[in-house]
Amino acid sequence: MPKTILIGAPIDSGQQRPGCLMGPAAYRVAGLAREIAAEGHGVEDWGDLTLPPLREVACPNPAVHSLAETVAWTEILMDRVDDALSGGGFPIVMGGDHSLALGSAAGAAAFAHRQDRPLFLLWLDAHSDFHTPLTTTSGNLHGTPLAYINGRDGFDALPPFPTPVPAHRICMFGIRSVDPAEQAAMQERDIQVNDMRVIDERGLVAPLREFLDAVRREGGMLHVSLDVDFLDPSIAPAVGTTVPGGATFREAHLVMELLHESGLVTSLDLVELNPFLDDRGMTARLMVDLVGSLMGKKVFDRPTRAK
Ligand code: 5AB
Ligand code: MN
Ligand code: MN
Ligand code: MN
Repeated sequence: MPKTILIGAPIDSGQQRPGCLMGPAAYRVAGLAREIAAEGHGVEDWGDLTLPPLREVACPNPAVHSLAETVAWTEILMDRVDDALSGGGFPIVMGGDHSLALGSAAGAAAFAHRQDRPLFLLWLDAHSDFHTPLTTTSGNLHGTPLAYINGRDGFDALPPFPTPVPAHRICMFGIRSVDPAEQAAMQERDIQVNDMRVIDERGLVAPLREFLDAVRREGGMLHVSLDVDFLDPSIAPAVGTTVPGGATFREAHLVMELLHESGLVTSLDLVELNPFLDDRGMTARLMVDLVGSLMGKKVFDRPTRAK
């Protein structure tokens, strides 16, 4: 496993409830670096990014707010994630709201493009985040990154996404809140949505293994974006957009354990943690524990069997 690079992204401009910018600090307090080191991996903390100077940008949708900030964050994150990968590292972006994935995924895509490898996206979220700045009614750009990644129109203010990720290389889990405009766009593109109904019926393991097999077959890179609201609010209350019926403690750990076994993950976002809403740090701790599972932590180290 390459050295982990922690990148703090104290961003809360993608939505309207203050608090997400405390996310990176909460992950440090909850011991993210220690957890990774305990699994025998090198880890380097690059500290928190600061907002670069803003440019004037325009958007025809009057609902959209904080576009100039979002553009500036996207550009710097794209650069830093690309730098971390180019140096042979495994970047973990500590958010910050989900608008940061506009930049982190673009950085991963820029690197994948130069390596001539396809990029795959695993989206763990209650929401599909498939709005464009033209279709969002809330105006909150944390609801848009997957549309940008997929190459939808409407992102003129942002740098063009380097090699947009086609629908068959995108996999969503945990989905249980989709707006009508997102639904229509996803149906048109035939994106595979593993909503909570699919998890109830099939479980996570089969659909996740199918996706990971495709990543392996195509020699792909895999960017994972973990939104706190993927988890059920009863175990992860520190998020502005709680939706009941989310992933359980074991379902979430199982995803991370399977990802570890696959050895395919090349970059990770931890997004939407709002420490101001947390209950004695339980959500920050759970997110850190999940990263532990991704890095190889297990209760019982059974001999690995052929997959
Ligand atoms: B999150 C909603 N679709 O556009 C919108 O938390 C919610 O990054 C977006 O997944 C949620 O405002 C964005 C209603
Ligand atoms: Mn650079
Ligand atoms: Mn999200
Ligand atoms: Mn969400």
